[in-house]
Amino acid sequence: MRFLTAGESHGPELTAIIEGVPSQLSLTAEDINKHLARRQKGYGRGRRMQIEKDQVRITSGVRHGKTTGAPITLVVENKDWTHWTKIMGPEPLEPGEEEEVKRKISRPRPGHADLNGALKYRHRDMRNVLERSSARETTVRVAVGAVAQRILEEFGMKIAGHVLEIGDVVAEKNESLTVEDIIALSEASEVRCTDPNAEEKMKQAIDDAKQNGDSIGGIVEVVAENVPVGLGSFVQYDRKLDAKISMSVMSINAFKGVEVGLGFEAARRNGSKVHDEIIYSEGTGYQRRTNNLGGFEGGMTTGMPVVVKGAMKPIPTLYKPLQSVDIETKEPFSASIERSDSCAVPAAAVVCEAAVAWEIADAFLDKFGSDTIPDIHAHLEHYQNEVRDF
Ligand code: EPS
Repeated sequence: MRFLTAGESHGPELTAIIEGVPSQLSLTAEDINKHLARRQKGYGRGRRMQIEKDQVRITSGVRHGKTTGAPITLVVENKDWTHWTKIMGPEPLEPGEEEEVKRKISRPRPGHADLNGALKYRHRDMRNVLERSSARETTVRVAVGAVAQRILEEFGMKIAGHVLEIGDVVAEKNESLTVEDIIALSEASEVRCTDPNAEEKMKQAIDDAKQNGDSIGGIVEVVAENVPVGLGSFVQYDRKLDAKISMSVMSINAFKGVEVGLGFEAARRNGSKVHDEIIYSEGTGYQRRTNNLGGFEGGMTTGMPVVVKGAMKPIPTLYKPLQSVDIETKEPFSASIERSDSCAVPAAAVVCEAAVAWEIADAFLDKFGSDTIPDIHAHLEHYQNEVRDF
């Protein structure tokens, strides 16, 4: 499969076109809307989320609740657009209208795409950069991920994203939680965290940051269960699924790090404390005693849960701005203040889940074919029988 997204934060709408989704997959707007609503929640969001109520329109590739195999187009309107029609409109400006176009940005925010983007595309108004680099784009990433999640569900896979850390507050890790448990606990939490004690401290940390005109980042984790063994491949660098997942996660706005399984901790341990011993039992087939490697060996899934973490830096828009330079005067100035969230880590857990879901679904279709759902079921069943007794 492949997809592209388009759209600006305060433009009329966000769009995605997905190609390669098999035919006969059941898919409704509600399947997507429920994930869009999850992304909009979370303690620490700003006022924009009160303006938007993200809802998808499916304008191609789905008929009577089933995919046809044709490209799927997803559209999410920006309700805020009505306030921005002149500022963001595509029509050339009439003489004298320049004045009406306020909110020109000439003071780049450190940590945002503003300055590099302005230099690269030679925009004197950095709004041309900000609008597309905004994390508003993650709305359609989640819509695309929701389609991937329908594929995972169809073939019995389960996936959940949740928050492990916000600032210096670390949730207690409970290794025995299943994906179902993670979903139940994190959905009930305002910070999408399974540990209620940490939740209160996280909310306090967010309040403190907000009070200080600051922002705060964190770490999210995605766990996927029932992923068949052998997705991805060791034979070529760009077919390693853990590498593809890492790329996808790193491409999420503000993400600065990715770990698979133990991640960096694996480097600090001896081999005997890292590698997962192999066991076999009749009926179940091969398994690992532990899952330190997060469901991957040799760029391929092992059949154990896929476990991926992503680190999100604090949002760069600060109400107490950092030092910057005005590109018109070259004078030092405080960076521009744009309306922003103080913490978007709970939302980022949903975005990360969408990114990982997409890569797993894509690798799954690579392995099991991609034309029709019934054919893929037959192929999967044959393969599962083969590897169980192998
Ligand atoms: C964002 C700034 C804020 C956030 C936005 C990301 O938008 P605005 O400037 O309109 O208040 O709300 O996030 C979303 C709109 C969203 O849907 O997550 C930024 O600059 O990245």
